[in-house]
Amino acid sequence: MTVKISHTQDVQNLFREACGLNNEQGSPRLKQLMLRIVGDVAKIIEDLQVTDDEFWQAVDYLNRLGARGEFGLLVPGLGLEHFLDLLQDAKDAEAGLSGGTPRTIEGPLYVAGAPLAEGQVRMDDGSEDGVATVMFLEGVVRDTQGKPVAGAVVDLWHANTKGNYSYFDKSQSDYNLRRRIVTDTEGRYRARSIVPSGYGCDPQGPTQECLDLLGRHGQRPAHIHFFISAPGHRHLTTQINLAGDQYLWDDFAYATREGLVGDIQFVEDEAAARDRGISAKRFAELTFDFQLQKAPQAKAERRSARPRALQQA
Ligand code: MBD
Ligand code: FE
Repeated sequence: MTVKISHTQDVQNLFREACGLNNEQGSPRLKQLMLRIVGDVAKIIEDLQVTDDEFWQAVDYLNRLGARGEFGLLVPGLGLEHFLDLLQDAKDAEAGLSGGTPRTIEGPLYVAGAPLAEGQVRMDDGSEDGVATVMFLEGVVRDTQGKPVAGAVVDLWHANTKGNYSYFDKSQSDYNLRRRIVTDTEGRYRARSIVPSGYGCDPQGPTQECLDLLGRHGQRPAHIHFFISAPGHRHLTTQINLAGDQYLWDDFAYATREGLVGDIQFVEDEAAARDRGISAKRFAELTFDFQLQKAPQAKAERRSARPRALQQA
């Protein structure tokens, strides 16, 4: 028979005291959340008969996860970041908000403050010249009426050919493959960059350690992240996931969605390449337009206040 005590008055009082419910200081909201979390952890321990060894292993795991800065990586891996999108979609449907490019997860690898350019920019620092395939990316930002949005900020970031992101990968230059592009009078953004490779969790890291025990891989398809914002429009967090990638619909982070698949075209034409100013036989083209919803209120124009990395000058 399983022994259960978490429901008793003594234990409930203990948790209420531990979570600050008996004092007038601190944050009422945090007290509410902590009481629920502590009580639910206790219930899990009882219901699933968690052993001491299992419990302390979990404590050690969370220490290691945090020490490696991978909590924000395990969250999408467990489907929780995608769940937040599904929940917001459901709230939007309830509120009658629809249309526009679908949202999808931000992921843990954004860095604020990327260089700002007008209309077009080169995103790579040339360090993978001759190794990477040059990618010409462009598109138009429109409103839900189909009217181009001039002056929108397209803040985009992606991995290099090794699947690594600058800032987190210190071997890359600051802000490599990260830019903000202001759309021109036709609502257009244009970037010359390199074709990214898919991301894989560090095989030695704590996230992959958990995924291994769940019988799962930690791979993402090649993709490009976007924040798109413009006055009067709802902030959009989304990604283009590249067609043809073996992980397109087998993404460990569940970010690929219908409507977010980029039909990248590889062009084998030396003369066309020369016209484009590159000395390779092969390059890639990707066109992707975005549609922004109207902002229901001013706050909706801005991204969440999620803590994010900021490159130190
Ligand atoms: C990534 O590049 C990413 O986009 C997500 C969601 C998780 C890990 C790495
Ligand atoms: Fe990513």
